[in-house]
Amino acid sequence: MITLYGKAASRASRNLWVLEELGLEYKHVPYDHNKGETKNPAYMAINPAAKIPALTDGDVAMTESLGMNLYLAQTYGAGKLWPADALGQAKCIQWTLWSATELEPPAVGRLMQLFMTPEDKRDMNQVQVFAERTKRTLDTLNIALSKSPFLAGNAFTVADINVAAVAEYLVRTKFDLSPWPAVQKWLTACLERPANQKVMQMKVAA
Ligand SMILES: N[C@@H](CCC(=O)N[C@@H](CS)C(=O)NCC(=O)O)C(=O)O
Repeated sequence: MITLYGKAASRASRNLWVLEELGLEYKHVPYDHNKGETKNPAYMAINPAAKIPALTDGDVAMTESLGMNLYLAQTYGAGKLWPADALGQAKCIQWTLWSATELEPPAVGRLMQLFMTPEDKRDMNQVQVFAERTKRTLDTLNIALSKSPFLAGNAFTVADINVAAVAEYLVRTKFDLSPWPAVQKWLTACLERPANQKVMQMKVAA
């Protein structure tokens, strides 16, 4: 049995999206790091960093939300979220790394400043720096999506989830995506998928 740790309104939403997309059976333990729920020894044996999300699957323990999605797609998503060919698989890894290293730092940095920093402590110069970095990543993404309907080729895969789940921060913070039409079209279609819509409901309900 797969167990996913982490409340829906956290990076665990990325994993819920994959679990729902694949129709897998799983147990959800909605730990909240802000309530100290990740500091218990049993959980820290799974994730010594005491962060969410984490996942167990029998003897397997995984951390890092985007890596967890690669595990789920590779293990349970053959022909669905995990491509059959080596190039498609490499593309899934490429875009996952890109998401973690290029897109997430400025997108999360901006979100933290705008949504989690009190107005009197907010650094609008930082917000601008993050916005400029984000624009460069969107240029890259727009070029890729102008050549191919999905990031790993002609089919929706875990690559799309691992990038779209991070790009969703831009939607949430009302970043104007209209200068990147291919990104806007692709992102809207990804976020509208029933599996993601279900996760959005879980976030609201939590
Ligand atoms: N790179 C990690 C980041 C995990 C992370 O920072 N999670 C946040 C919640 S979304 C957390 O647990 N923060 C608590 C802390 O930083 O101590 C991942 O993608 O899983």
